[in-house]
Formats: sequence, C-alpha cells, structure tokens
Amino acid sequence: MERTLLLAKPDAVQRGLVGEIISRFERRGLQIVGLKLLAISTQLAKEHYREHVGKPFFKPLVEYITATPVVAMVVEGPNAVELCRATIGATNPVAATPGSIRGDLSMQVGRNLVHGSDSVKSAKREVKLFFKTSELLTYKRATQRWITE
Ligand code: ABT
Ligand code: MG
Repeated sequence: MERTLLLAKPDAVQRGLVGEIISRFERRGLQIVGLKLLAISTQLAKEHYREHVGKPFFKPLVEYITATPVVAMVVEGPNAVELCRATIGATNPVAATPGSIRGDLSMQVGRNLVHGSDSVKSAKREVKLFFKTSELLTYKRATQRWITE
C-alpha cells in the first residue's frame, strides 16, 4: 500500500488550520498511520528540501519551514501520493484550483500551508526522514471496505 509524507507547515499551525487540513485527507479516505507535532531543525529542513539547494528561494524556504512547529503525518492508501498532491493543489496558490487546500486557504507560494511528497520515491525518502519505523502503525479500519473495493 502506498504511503506519503504530509506536513501542515508553520503557517497552518499558526493560523489554526491543522484540524481543517488533517480533515481534508481523512475525508478523502486516506488512513493516518503516523502523526506528530515537531520543530524542524535547520539540518532536517536542508535535507528535506535538498533538491532546492542553491536556488534563490532556498534560504527563505528553510527559514519558513523551521520558524515554528509543524504537524507531520504519514497517510496510506491506493495512489496516496497523487491523491494527496491533488488535494493539496498547485505549488503556487494563485494557480491552485478552488476546492484544493491551497486553492481555498492560501495566497502565496511562500505561505502555501502544506507539503506532500511529489513521487513514490520522494515519499519513501521523506517518510524515513521524519518518522522512525516504530512511529508508523499498521491497523485495520472497520470502514475500509466502504472506502476502497
Ligand atoms: P512542497 O510541498 O513545500 O515541497 O511544495 P511543492 O512540492 O508544491 O513545490 P516545490 B517545487 O517542491 O517547492 C518547494 C517549496 O519551494 C518554494 N518555491 C518553489 C518557491 O518559493 N519558489 C519557486 O519558484 C519554487 C519552484 C515553495 C515550495 N513550498 N513552500 N513553501
Ligand atoms: Mg515539493
């Protein structure tokens, strides 16, 4: 089963939107298998965003994600990566479709509320960066057969 890493970024915590954001993924049908509040260190931020090292927005990006705590979550489901990216919306909120989290709740790329892994490969790497194996729980949901065939 596919898993992906989601972050409710500092702006989501500051604005009191964590519940709303988690709820979007829950209502979509994704199963939560890991969840915690944490302060991202500069080292973790640089590792997480390593594909952007050297780009002009790298420094503000690291400052943003390390500013105050985030809520990190791992969710599971068929096509979890793609489903979550669609639920989150385009990187730049100006282009994000209304109905998506960014399209409904944010205005600027540097305050775009949520992170979701962009591929299955990235998801594997990022889940490992944020969670120990023991923090990811496997359990059966009684509702599962009404969510997936
Ligand atoms: P993340 O979920 O934060 O990784 O965003 P997303 O995958 O949608 O976008 P990518 B391309 O990974 O960008 C990472 C963060 O870098 C910021 N950024 C990106 C800019 O500020 N300017 C840019 O031109 C690009 C390409 C925004 C992204 N998220 N934040 N914050
Ligand atoms: Mg990204």
